[in-house]
Amino acid sequence: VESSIPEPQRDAWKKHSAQGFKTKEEFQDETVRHIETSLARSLFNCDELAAYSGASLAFRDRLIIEWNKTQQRQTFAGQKRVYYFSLEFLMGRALDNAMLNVGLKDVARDGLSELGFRIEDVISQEHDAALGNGGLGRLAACFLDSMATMNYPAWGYALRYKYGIFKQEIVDGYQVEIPDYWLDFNPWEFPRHDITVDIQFYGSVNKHQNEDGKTLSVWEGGEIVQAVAYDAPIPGYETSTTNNLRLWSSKASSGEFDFQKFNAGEYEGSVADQQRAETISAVLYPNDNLDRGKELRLKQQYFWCAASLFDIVRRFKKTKKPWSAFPDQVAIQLNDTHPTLAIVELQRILIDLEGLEWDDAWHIVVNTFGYTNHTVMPEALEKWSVPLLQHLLPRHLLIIYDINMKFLQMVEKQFPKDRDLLGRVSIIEESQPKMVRMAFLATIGSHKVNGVAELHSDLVKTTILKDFVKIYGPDKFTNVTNGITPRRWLHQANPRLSELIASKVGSYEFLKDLTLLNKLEHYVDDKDFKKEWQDIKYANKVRLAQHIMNTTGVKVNPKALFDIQVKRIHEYKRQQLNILGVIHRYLTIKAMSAEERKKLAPRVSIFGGKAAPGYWMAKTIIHLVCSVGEVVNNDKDVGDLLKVIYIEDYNVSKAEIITPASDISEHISTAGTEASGTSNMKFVLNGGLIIGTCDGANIEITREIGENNIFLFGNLAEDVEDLRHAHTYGKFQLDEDLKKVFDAIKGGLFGDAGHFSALCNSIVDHGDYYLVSDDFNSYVKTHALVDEAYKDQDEWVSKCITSVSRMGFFSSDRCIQEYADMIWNVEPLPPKP
Ligand code: CR1
Repeated sequence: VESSIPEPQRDAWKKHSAQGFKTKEEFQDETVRHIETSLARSLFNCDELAAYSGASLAFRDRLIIEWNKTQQRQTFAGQKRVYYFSLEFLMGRALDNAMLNVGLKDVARDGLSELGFRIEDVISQEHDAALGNGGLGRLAACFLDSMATMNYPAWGYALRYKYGIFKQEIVDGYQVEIPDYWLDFNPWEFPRHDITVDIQFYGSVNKHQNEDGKTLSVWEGGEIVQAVAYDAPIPGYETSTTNNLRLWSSKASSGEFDFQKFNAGEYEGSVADQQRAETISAVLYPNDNLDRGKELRLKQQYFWCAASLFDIVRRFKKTKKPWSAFPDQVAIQLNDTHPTLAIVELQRILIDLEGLEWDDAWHIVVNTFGYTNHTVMPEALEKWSVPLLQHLLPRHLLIIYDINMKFLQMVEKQFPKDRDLLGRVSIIEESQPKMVRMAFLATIGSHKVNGVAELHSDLVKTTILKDFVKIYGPDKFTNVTNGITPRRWLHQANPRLSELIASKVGSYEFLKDLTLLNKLEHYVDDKDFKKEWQDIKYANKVRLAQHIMNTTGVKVNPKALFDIQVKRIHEYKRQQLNILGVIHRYLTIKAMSAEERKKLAPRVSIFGGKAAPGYWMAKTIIHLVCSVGEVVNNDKDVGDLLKVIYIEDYNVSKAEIITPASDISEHISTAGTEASGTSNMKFVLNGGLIIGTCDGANIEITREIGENNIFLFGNLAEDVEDLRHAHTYGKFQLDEDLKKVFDAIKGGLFGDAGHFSALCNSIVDHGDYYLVSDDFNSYVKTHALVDEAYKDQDEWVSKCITSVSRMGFFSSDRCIQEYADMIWNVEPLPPKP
């Protein structure tokens, strides 16, 4: 590796090398210096935001020093790196995480306190980095934390959206979307104006002969947009390894700015070009589990994949290794099908630009990529229209056709004359217009395909990719059950519980080996321990109650049972089942005698989550929850027995307050629809029980913690098809209790019934696709069991402790270990002691 500083001067350089703070005094030096110089503030005008900024810059300096060392070490070692391609990284806040991971939170707390600031107030100044929709984006963020903590040489690649997921406000019971401009001041990113890539769009493909007389396809014309790199350091926990998340921002290529237009007075026109280029990385598409097929989205995908691959290929070429060594140096994981064009782009680079033969190139491509599927729901499976691809990426479409032809020839050889099979597995769907099926392309172009929980991986193999299992054999398909990072989701979100656990299991080592939680099981009957456990839960509930009071004005009793469902609003996740159950509870309470009411455990039903702006039914569900809350919360007759809360703008930092405060949380998707779910893991890890269907990771959670510790209900995935059939052919009787609930809504108990008619009809008249009516009875009965169980607090706490002690499996460290061993074939590179 070359160095730009000549040998004789290196000693001088090293003498002045940045060190980063270690002690409280040094931290204060750095923080105050940044406030006074980087921010041009002083003793007289330093508010909490300035304190946050100064402290963040001090920590960023420290991270960058380690980041530099890590990158150098990884380059020297020359071993294989992992590149995690994801259109979404839902990072949340960085400062608290950085403090904890480098082990200097106490230093910072004392240091800030002496300077006149409370660390909590400083931390809460930070704007969430919200470059994601839901589980898929948060999983990517957990994986970055685990890869750094486990010392894997790994980079994330994504887009630097100017606007992340919108901010949600609830106005008069309706969702309103506010743009999330998060880049005002972001101390965590490093612009790399020297790292740019020109990305081509449109144009045409022409044949040219090279010097050896070989005919090459050349992609010419069209327009060029420039990708500029922005880096964010990713610190591991208790290791100096600091990895990189590289985000690409789009701007007009310098050669593109039309000076002629400009000089001719068409200032607006030349600026418009500029803006059009910047549009590519302007905004995150706010859909979770839904494909909308918009041209700009396809542009985003190609722009990000092409820039990232250029970067990786450039890095590989510096090693001077032969192309055949590429898959020994590079593993690329595709987070769902959004980056599938990377497969085509690498093939294009190898055959068109580097002159490799098709088969040699394709061998390299397939061995480089792995594909993770995150959903089997038809509306979320990506398809791109052939005419659109033809227009935007003409060369790539031709390559896709060639990939398809060679694949189909192979299939035809293996299963001669099975024409139906060829039609079923073709990458091109013969529709009007023709469509490219991205999940098929990703499967064909990768050496491993995995689902994200056992049931889901089985469904992948028996439904959407069934034919591919027949063609490739079962070994290409595998499962890696999702996980979460215990650093953020226990240590950071629930410091007191983390501390209590550490005091019992002997150290904080469990944060790096979560299976050590099993030592807690010895304390299931320890009275003092249980008391402390309960106190912590109560304190967390008080904190959430305070947040609810501050944001909604509703007073909730922290002694009540907190029942929480926070996640994206989606019919398949069935928040409608939850609110219908709440209405049933309300009607039941209203009909109870005073005596009966005394026996009932008071409840707070808490909802939170965003609806995609164009998803009308999801917005109706939000409106129904808010309308029910309006009536119930103001019904003096009901009082504390029931409260219904909508927490607005659910995001990562809110989740850190909400998750530790649950008694029970809801994971109630129609069986077979939720690929994994990850908040289920977060809630159990924080000592809350869950009510759920036999879906996604709920099934494995049950297996780990024991079925006595979870409230399962509802129909099984294998019965869903028959039940839907019964609805379609009218062989269905609506449950009596559910009918009463609908009657109450239709009677106007929660305001204008017209607002809710489509929602009610989707269940009563239109086939009930998500089987709300089929599961309603079992859901209500299971909630009655929850009420009963909660009365025996001693037993309840035992269940919680037992559950936590058995959650070791759900660490994202375990996931990364599995990916590394089964899919990437990479080794960690720990820092020298
Ligand atoms: C799934 O719906 C899963 C996450 C992460 C989501 C959810 O159940 O936990 O992925 N899928 O694996 C998704 O966003 C596009 O698909």
